[in-house]
Amino acid sequence: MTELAPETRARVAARLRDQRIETASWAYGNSGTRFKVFPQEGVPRDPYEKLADAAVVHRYTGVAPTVALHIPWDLVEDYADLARHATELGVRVGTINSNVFQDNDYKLGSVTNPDAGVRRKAIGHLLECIDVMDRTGSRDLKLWFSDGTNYPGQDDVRTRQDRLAVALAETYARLGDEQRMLLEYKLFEPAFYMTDVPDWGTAYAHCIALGERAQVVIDTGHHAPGTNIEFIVAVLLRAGKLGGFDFNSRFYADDDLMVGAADPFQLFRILHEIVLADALSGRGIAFMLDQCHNIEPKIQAVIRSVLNVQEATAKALLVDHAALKAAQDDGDVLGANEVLMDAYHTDVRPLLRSVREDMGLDPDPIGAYKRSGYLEKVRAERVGGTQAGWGA
Ligand code: RM4
Ligand code: MN
Repeated sequence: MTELAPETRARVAARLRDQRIETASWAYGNSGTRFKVFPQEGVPRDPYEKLADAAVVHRYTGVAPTVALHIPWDLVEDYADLARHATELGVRVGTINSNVFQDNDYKLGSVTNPDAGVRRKAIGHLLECIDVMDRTGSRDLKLWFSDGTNYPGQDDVRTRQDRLAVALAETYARLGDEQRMLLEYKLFEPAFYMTDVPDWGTAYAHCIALGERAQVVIDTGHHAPGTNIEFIVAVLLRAGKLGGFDFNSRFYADDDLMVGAADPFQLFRILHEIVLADALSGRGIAFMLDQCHNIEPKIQAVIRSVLNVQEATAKALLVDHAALKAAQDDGDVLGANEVLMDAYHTDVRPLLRSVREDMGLDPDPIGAYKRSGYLEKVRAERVGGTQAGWGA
């Protein structure tokens, strides 16, 4: 790497030290496709053990102090006790994810179901999730709806939007002053013809109607192939409506692979928009991982994912904004593009190693984790019981 000017290094290092990335409890449990779930030895058997694994990721990366929960996958008797357990481990409970997609009642939808009783049950669950937030000190409620239809004519599109708006309004009204609602969209699946919140525009329209504590969350795997996600980032940032990300990567559909694995350049372009808007920290944007590690070792994969986000962030921070603006103002198409590509092609790994040393961490988080013997330890300890996975 060409030597960085000391002031550039100091500026970039400070931002990297401040960055926060939230990991997801379900990434530590067993997961798979609809064809097969391959269990792994040492997988957590309850939310307490998931938090222990998440704490290990934070121990070696220093930038992942919060863990998203999924209700009811992370159902416990006493959420305050779970939050205390997290604190003892050096982490905190992060975003609460609602789940209104795994009950037989939701075959025709949850909050958009034609049956008012089912809609009431679904809204009840969303309100319960806010109770969990109150007990755990979580700031954000993340809503993702599998709702939609499989066949043209199956249900009325506008009526379903009306039902959705009613459910969101009731949930929004229950939020505390410091709490937010993050509305996630997804193009398709499990509904195949029409999804009730298929894109950022629909999510944005509902959030606008609700108020300022309703914001859009971008799951990077939830778009049509070729979608310019960084454009969506820029537009939502400009509108003050970007609440967070569910990072992951995809080759085909919602693959939930490690962020930065399929397309590190896309991740860089997204983070470039974030850095340009000075929204890396202090703007409340939640940078979360929403991934499943079906065949790879889970904790190591989460660490790798955190490092991938850090590397893309470091590159984005290295973009020379003055040179970029000058080239743009001159109409210098290739010059402007080169400024961006120069940053993207920089090997930022030495910089990140030294940032970690500054933070008192091992410069090589994956090596340090492997040498710690943690996986061997939990493999030996976590025998018996039922491993955590989908469908709790
Ligand atoms: C959904 C969506 C949600 C996540 C679940 C597991 O597709 O991405 O964010 O909580 O999957
Ligand atoms: Mn998601």
